[in-house]
Amino acid sequence: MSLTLDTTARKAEHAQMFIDGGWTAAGAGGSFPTVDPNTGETIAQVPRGDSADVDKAVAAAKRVAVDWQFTDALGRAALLRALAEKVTENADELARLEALDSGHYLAKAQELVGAIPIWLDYFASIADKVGGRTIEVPGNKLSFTLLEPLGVTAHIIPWNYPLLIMVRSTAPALAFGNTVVVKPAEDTSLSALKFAELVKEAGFPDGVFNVVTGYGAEAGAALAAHPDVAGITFTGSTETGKQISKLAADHVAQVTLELGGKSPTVVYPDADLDEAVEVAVQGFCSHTGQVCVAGTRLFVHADVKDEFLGKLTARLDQTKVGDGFADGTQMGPLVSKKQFDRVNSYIELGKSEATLFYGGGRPAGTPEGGYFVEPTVFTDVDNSSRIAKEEIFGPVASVHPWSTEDELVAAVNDSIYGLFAVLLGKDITTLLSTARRLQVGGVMINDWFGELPMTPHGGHKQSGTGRDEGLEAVHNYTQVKHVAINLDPLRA
Ligand code: TXE
Repeated sequence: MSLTLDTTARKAEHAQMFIDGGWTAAGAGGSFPTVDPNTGETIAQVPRGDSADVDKAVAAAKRVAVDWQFTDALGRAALLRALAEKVTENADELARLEALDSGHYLAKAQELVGAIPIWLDYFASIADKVGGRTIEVPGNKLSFTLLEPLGVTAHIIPWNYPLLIMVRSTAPALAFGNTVVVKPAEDTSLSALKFAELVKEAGFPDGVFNVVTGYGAEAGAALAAHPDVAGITFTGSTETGKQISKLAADHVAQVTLELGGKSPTVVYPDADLDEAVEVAVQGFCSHTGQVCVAGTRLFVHADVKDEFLGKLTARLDQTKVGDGFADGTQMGPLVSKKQFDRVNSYIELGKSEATLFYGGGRPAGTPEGGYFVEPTVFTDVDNSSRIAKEEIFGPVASVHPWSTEDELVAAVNDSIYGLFAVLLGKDITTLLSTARRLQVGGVMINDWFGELPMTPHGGHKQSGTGRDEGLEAVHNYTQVKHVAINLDPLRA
């Protein structure tokens, strides 16, 4: 049975997994609660899928893999476009589910859901434009390559952007002829289940798209370890990414990883400081800091540091933190009690490692039981301290004054991570010089990160491998077959 949401009661019913075109409880009968992070109240029970459920989903995806591969690309594209229409028709309910389950404030959840059809349309539009090449070889021979799908692909999804991150990898996988098994994060399974309903309504054949809910160590690990899974896309922590790589190595599955970060926002002395503060705040407060590219290290030029900090304080004073369904909320809660405890323990650590400059507590007037924290800023931060090195994944930033480009580049690159950087200033030569020297997968100049389906996204170093979006995503979901023909026998 499909999922229903009661927005007033903030409850959902009949959360079941989607396997082989049908709705099912976990085979072993278990379930776990998913909660509203604004209140800590349970929204619904979610099936606790395990390796037996994963086996069923992968078997279904494998059974239909060849038929799906040979459904022509235009046919697959038409289904993705039909799905985009279904998402548009159901955008309000999807956004409310996403807001309730993940803690995005409602207006942001609506914006995110509103963008999903753009991802589906983009990958529908390139489904038939991906192909191999002809190769000049010696002799009377014709030599060419085919780009073929991998087969069954697994998609292990985090809880920070549940729907968007699921769509950004499943859309290209489906477009290029792969079948799909999704394992959503245990904290945020509901929008994936609603989406599965729309996949069925759009007319995708049974088995092409499956969702197994459950814990990472159970359903997630079983999926990554499954010998019939040919490709795994994972977004989440660097630690879990390493575990998934090891599981995948046992059956030589292709792996795409988008992992943690400790991204810099760099303020140059010629930057417009009002704009710089705006971008910096988006950088570490968007989705309460639970963003892979969050700009949590503020590298502010020493000449403008005091003025910047004054403006930053004034801007943070204006940030309205509260229930995501209340009017005017600009920052909602953290996703779970686990994240709440983790972020607060880093704030306590920060007080011993550095100077607490702003925030650090629970915002006044936020609902009891919700997982709210204030935007928090530390100064006098040593670049080797833990709060400067480790991904906190909350609205917590550290300020690092700098004077020369060499000093800046060395400090930014002194990290195991290399996901993203924001550079704010006016001198384009200086900005591009720094952009070339930073060890990161993406640089945004004079703007905050804007995720788009047509631009590649991913990290250097321990921030990941492979690229989730853009034409680069083709490599994640296809493999090369070389075909050669000796034309001599055909001559006579
Ligand atoms: O992540 P996990 P957690 C970072 C962030 C956060 C930290 C911990 O720093 O504070 O990770 O969050 C599944 N085999 N990011 O513990 O474990 C799990 O069920 C297979 C950054 O929630 O990485 C979920 O579906 N799967 C990030 C997904 O992995 C496993 C987004 C993510 O969980 C598994 C989220 C296993 N052994 C957290 N263990 C980003 N880059 O955006 C867990 N999972």
